[in-house]
Parts: sequence; C-alpha cells; structure tokens
Amino acid sequence: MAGAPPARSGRPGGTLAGRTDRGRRVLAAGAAATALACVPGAPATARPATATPHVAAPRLVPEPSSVRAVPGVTFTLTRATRIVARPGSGTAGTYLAGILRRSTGYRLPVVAGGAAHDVISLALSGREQGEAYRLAVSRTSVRLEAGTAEGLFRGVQTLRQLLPPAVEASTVQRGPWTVPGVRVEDSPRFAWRGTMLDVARHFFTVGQVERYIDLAALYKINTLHLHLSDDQGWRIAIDGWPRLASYGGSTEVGGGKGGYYTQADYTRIVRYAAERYITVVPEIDGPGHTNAALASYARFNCDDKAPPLYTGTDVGFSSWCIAKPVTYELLDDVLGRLARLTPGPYLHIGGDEAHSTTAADYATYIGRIGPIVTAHGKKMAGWNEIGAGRLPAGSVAQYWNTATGSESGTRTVREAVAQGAKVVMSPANRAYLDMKYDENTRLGQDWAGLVEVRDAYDWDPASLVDGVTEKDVLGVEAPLWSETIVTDDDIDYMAFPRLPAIAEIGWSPRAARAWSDFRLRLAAQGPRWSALSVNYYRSPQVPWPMTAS
Ligand code: NGO
Repeated sequence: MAGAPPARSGRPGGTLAGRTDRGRRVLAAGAAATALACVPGAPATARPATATPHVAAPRLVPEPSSVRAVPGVTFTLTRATRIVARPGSGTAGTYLAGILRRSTGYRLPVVAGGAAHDVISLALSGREQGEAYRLAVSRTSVRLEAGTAEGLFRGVQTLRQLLPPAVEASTVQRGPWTVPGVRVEDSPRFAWRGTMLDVARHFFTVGQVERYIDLAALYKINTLHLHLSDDQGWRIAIDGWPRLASYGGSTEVGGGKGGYYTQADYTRIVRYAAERYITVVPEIDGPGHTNAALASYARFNCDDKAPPLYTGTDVGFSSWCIAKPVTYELLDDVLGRLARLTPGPYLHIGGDEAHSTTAADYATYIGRIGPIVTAHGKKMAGWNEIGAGRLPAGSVAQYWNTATGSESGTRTVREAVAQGAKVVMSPANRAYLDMKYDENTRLGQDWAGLVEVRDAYDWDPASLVDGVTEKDVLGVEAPLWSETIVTDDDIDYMAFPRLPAIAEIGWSPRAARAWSDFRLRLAAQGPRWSALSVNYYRSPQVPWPMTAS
C-alpha cells in the first residue's frame, strides 16, 4: 500500500449545485426532522425538506470528498433495470445485484454491455486510481467509474446508501427504489482502514467472520486484522504442529469449547474478504500472549513444563522461551504457512504487553522475527511496542495506547517512526470497540475509559501523538477484543455505530468531517442496520429515526 495521500480540502466548492452548504445542512437536518421529533432536546427549528419530496438528501458514511446534488432529478430502479458491468469490473456488479435482488425482487441481470438507458453501469476509466471512484445519477442511469475494480466496489457502497434503507432487507420489500440525482467524486484519505476481530478470546465461526466482513465493507473498510492466537486460544491449524489447534484451540475465555480454523477455513475467509476488496492481516501474538501454544507443547517452555490451558482474562503472564531454537523453528513454520495462505502484504506479529519477557529478550525476539517475516516475502506489522526492537524496512507499528495515558506507548511508536515504520492508529480510548459506551454498557471493558460515539469520532490520526504526523500515518483500525464478546449480537452492539465512525476517519477528508453533521448522517444508518438485523447501540448522542427502534 502506498503512503497516505495529502489531505484534501473537502468537497470542491463546498456546495451542492444551486444550494449553499448551509442549505444542505438544513436539508439534511430536515430529512431527520421526523426522527428528531421523538428525541428529547431536538431542535424545534428543523424544517422539512422541500426540494425533492420523497427522496432524502444523500446522507452518506463515510462522507465522500465531493457530493453535488442534481436538483429535481431522480433515478428509479425498476423490474427492467440492468446492471452493466464492463470488463475488468471485478465482483462489484454481482455483489450489487445480490443485494438488490433480495430486497427488490427484481431479476436485475448483470451484463457486459448494451443500451445506456435504465442501467446501472460500472466501468473502468483512466481518470481515477486505486480506490477512487466517481458516481453520477441521472434520470436514466446510474454511472459508476473507477480506475480499478476495487474503486468500483467502494462506489457500490455509496450507491447502496443512496437507495432507501429497505434495500438492505433480506426479503422482498415494497419500493419505489429511488436514488437522488447526485454527482459524487471520492477517494480515501488513508490506505489502511481496518478492523480487528479477536477470535482468540472467544472463537467466531467462518460464517460469523463473513457476516462481519460484509458489514465492514458497507463502510469501505479495506483491512481485516485477525487476532489468531492469545493466552486463551490458538485458532489456526498448522502442519507439523497439530496440538496448537487441537489442544491450544480447545477452549476460550470462560471455559467454552473454543475452536479453530482449518487452513481451508482460513482460505475461505481470505477469499470472501478479497471478493470485497478487503485484505486479511493475520496476527500470531508473541512473545507474550502465548499461553495456549506453551500449553500445547512442553518443549516450547524454558523449563520443559507445559502450563495448563487458561480461560481467564489476565494479560502479561506468558512468554515464548527466547533462547530456545524451537521457538524460531515454530515461528518459521507458522509464519511461512500464513504467508502462503495470505495474499496481503502483511503478517502481524503482536508484540504487545510482553511483561514476562525481559527488555533485552524482547529486543532479541523482535530482531529475530523480523527477518523470518521478510524471508517469507511479507512486511511486518506489530503493536507499537515493536518500536523497541529492530524493524525490517516497510514495517507497520499499530499504536494502541491512549494519547496521554502511556509514556512508553508514545516512546515506542516514535522509535518505530524513527526507523521508517508507518503507523496505524488504534488509540484504545478512541478506536477500541470493546470499551464500554457508558457505565451501563453490559459488554466490554473500561480500562481505557468510556468511549461514546462522539469520542470514537472526534479525533484525528495525524495530530494524536506528537512526532507522528500525516506522512507517518498509514491509516486507522478499530479492534474488537473479545473477552466479553460471544455472539453476533455482541459484535454488532460494540461495533455499531463506532466502526462507521472510525471508517469515516480513515476515508473522508479531514475538512469534510464535523461531529454535528456526522451524527445526522449516522442517524440515517439506523434504519439500514435494522434492515440488516444489526443489533446496534442506540446512542443518545445520535438523533435516530423512530422507525429504527
Ligand atoms: C490490550 C491488550 C489485549 C486486550 C485489550 C482489551 C492490546 C494491544 N493488548 O490491547 O490483550 O484484549 O487491550 O481492551
């Protein structure tokens, strides 16, 4: 992935055609006015939209670089509409058709060419690059253009959000399926826009991971970090070391039966993600967070004694035996296997909270694992602590400490930057999806504080840590640690609405982001999540429409 492009200055002109920016905000507020009517403290001045009756102004998350309304114009999807997916458009056309067919009940054939009327057309163009796309909605067509299939796929997510929320339902709904006339030009601010699933503390099936991938794709997330090993579980089968998964994966926090992915399972996840232009980054944590592996083979331990399996939630008590050759034989096999199974450029080696490893051993370990990652043709990613060791070229340090709470966090991330590493920002008091929203949140933890939706949204990755600036930042990631997370409903509740908040920080130009506007656009997502059966947190900070409850 290339370095982050410079920040843009927001939507060109800052206006909708024929309407001031302030007018647009009034329209957006007006569209939410019905909802606001049932929220205590709602502004009494919100006026209803008048320009385009029945069709709400675009309320998109993440906010695109540029959105211009075409007043008085709408496109309506009918039984006769075709999806024209020109050669090179990848999965975007079939993905869109899959979503639209379910809820509209229309056949919507996906064809390679044909007439320009009553079509949604997807085509490659020489004008855009990477994930950038351009979308134009007229009376007769929806035209999506991008330089790559990936760009078209990101544009499809915008189109989904321009359709009524019922389009997300899994059963046939009544239309009309109207899209407001609009011109969107869009490209991401940061190259890495990730979310992490901790499948180690509680195991999640392939189906659960795929469901999460689809929800993340809607917000243009492009990186899925899988935390595949920890004290409580080892979740991937590795040839030659069968007990890692069969024994090390046999339990989880609380003593449940755990589970693991076969290599075929993992490949399925990687492929499913790739079809959504999401790159999987597998993590094998170490030298700490290794109890499940240490319990699986006595010879991994310095004293040749295997500890028992662990189902609690303490951290910092386990360590690889740094001096033993078997540690590196194992890591070479594990990372080599993951490198072969993973098309993406990164292997994440953890490196966090190695409280049972001496500082000297820690540096030795990082110095040894870097060349293993490189030898298998990958770049190394790790939590910010890895900055204390020698990093191979092209490494990524993931900043997870709180902005003010940890001197060692800011020190190590700066050490990583000094070595030329890029930074992925996941500050725990902003981006951790496992933090409670408020003191009444049933799930989650609060060691980094309470993280309401506004806390998750109102910060910037390029000004969080002194000495880490825009050019050092590769992107953002929202990790979902799973000590308390068991079901799909749990995942949903903690990720929504905070995952879309982090996704917008990663995608939208800095100048286009304001909480006062985001909360209205977020409110418009509520009915979509309801249609998708997403169990989201009804934050009191967001004026949800009544129908969404
Ligand atoms: C920390 C710790 C994880 C916990 C998580 C819980 C990092 C990088 N290490 O984050 O083991 O699960 O907090 O919030």
